Amino acid sequence: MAIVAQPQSQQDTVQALEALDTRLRWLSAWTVHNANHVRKKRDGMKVGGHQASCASMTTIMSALYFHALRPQDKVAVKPHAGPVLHAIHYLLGNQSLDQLQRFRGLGGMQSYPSRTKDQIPVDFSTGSVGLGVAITAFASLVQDYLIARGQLPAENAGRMIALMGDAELDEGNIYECLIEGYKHDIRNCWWIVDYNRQSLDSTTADRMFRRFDDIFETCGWRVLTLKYGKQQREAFARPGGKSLQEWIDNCPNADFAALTYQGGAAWRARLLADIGSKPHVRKLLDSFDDAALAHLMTNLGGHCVETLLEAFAAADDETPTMFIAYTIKGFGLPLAGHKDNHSGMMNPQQILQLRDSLNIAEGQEWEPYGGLGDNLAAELRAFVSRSPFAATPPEHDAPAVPVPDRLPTPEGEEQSTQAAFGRILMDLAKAGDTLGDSIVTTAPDVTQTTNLGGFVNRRGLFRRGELHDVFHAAKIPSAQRWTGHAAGQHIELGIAENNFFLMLAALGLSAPHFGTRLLPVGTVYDPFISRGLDALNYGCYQDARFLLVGTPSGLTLGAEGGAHQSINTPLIGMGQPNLDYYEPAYADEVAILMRHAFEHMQKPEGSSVYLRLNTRSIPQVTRSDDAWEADAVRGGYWLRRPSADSEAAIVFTGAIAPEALAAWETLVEDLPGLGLLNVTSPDLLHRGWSARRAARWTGTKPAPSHVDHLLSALPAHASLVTVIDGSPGALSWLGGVRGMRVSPLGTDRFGQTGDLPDLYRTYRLDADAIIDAAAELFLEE
Ligand SMILES: Cc1ncc(C[n+]2csc(CCOP(=O)(O)OP(=O)(O)O)c2C)c(N)n1
Ligand SMILES: [Mg+2]
Repeated sequence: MAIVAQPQSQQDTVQALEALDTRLRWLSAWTVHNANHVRKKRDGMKVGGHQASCASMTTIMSALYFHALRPQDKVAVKPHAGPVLHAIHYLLGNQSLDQLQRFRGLGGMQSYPSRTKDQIPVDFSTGSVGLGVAITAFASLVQDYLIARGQLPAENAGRMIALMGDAELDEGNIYECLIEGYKHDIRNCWWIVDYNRQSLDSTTADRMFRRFDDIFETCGWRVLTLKYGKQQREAFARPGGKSLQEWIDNCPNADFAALTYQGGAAWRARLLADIGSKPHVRKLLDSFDDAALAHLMTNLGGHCVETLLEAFAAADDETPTMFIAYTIKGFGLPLAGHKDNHSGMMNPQQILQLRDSLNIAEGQEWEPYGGLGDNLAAELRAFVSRSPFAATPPEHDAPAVPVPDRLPTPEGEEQSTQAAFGRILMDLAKAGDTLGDSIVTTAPDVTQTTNLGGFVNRRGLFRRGELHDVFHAAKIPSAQRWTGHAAGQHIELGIAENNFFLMLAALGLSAPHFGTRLLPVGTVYDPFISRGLDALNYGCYQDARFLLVGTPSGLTLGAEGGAHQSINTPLIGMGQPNLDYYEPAYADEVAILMRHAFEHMQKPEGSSVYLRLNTRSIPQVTRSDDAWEADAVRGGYWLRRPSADSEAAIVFTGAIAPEALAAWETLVEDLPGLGLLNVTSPDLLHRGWSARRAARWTGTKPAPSHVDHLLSALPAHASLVTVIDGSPGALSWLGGVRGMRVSPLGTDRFGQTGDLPDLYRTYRLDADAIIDAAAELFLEE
């Protein structure tokens, strides 16, 4: 083979990619083997890894990464093919041996590709199947958004590619995303299905044959099915070949898998039994020995470099394309086709046999091009370094969007936090500065009811093509004037909350992906955060940056009934890493916290931010100074500072501020110096507290935590009544900070319809409940 010959012949390219396919299969298998059988174990636990899932994809990944992929393309890799991605970067010189050897160990390469933890470039983290696929559709929408705004030259558009397992096609979020993608006319998206017809537990349903084509084509996708490899196609053209093809087409998935595992003799026996009497079949089969017959029968499209290259070349336009690449799970390994091979692993004897068959000498297992001989190794290395993907630049470091020192507080003696949020956004839309221009809003069909309408009226919907507001044109009165155009800044989504969170995640990765920082603001009814929770977690896991607004929340949705009242979202906010949860009570807090969020979302050590808001208009407080502001950002401030000898405080979060204040006013007569603490972020307070506690073990400097500081205004034997329209556990822990007694109020049962006085009384959130709890705790020793 003369791989380095310039210009390269197609045949040379194919040979090089085939050789690389073998390298990837070997290195991924050895990486898993090393972690399980070579590396010393200390805990007796299974390490794991997926040799069969990797082998299923190595041809596809070889053809893609070393030939078809361009530097501007981005790929989400099937989670359990992670070792193949690392092997690719190992061949490219981007990954160290040390990392491979520490696969699944602390600080080593991760089980599944991770943007934040892996040391190789990872475009999209994957792990929870389906999400990594769907996010590529939203990334292509983000790319279109930037192109439309002139922030990315159209000629630099990349392809957003998902390499997916076929069982991922069972995930509902795939179809939610297909529908949304169709509405937005997405383009430049490739989904390549590793169609091995095996999931974790079993072989997949034969009934689905061709159904995926229908579904995807209906949604505007081109479907390219790569069923047969070139060798098979050649055999089908020979006498008897048609019968063989028909047999393959009718063979149930499970039978095909079992025969693959059994090998050449089994194939022959079965084929002879089924179609041996058909004209020319016996002769056709006789022309292959058992090994060659096994090879022929498993020469599926996804294992044939030429077939893959032809398919990639045929999709060289912007039409979203799904490739159904037929493969064998465990191809080329003794595990091939076995239904239990998902977590199956070659035993030491089997991997040594594989090593020997590849001419790799003992001790040379990690050699990137081991067993090939010096010349071939050099040629292959040169081929790899010439692949377009090798020239991929590092991820962008987008300039920050300036955030002013203050965002103006909306005027009004009575306001809700949701109204304040909408007004502040609308003011930003009017202002016309970089901050307003960088904001992108999105909502799953709740744009109006979460108060994004004002922003959208000013900035419009994002559409690649113009979209007229028919009602407006017909002069039908409506508060919403929504025209869609390329400069629009609101991405309208259907109800599916999974899509909403994936949209936020894709927008929140715009800076590293495309070099332009966007400030995504997404609104959703607070209770329906749970509908997209895995996608929210997924976005946070890869450190995408966005502002999530859950509104309305809690019992303030009383008129909507129990199914609409969020109860445990404060705990979600506290429990979700890479997401700071705040729940302001007053409009000026909303302004301070939104400003903080826009800044925090952009800081390297920052995170996404979640604001839990509501529609309850409450009297605003007058401030005598702005000393509270910094504390509000830290998570809480004394609305009424306790006196030095006070032994009690009421602690509240969010919309029940008036009840907390009323209770305080009643109680302060009997308890002079009673404190009133407004916790703007149970999340930050808790995290600061546990970080201080952990400092001794984490080796960090034990900085005093904000909650320690706040509660040090009270003696240690003081008592607290805590109250939140949500799970009481969000605040009850405060007693543990300095050993205080606590009476926690909050909702811990499903809601029901009712007005606020009824509901607050029923769920014990009204002033009387606070006073009762206080009396019991503070006064009756
Ligand atoms: C949401 C989710 N559920 C379950 C799993 C566990 N899991 C990992 S891989 C897998 C099956 C994958 O099959 P397929 O996508 O066909 O990939 P293959 O290994 O066959 O290439 C399952 C159920 C997961 N990772 N994510
Ligand atoms: Mg599969």
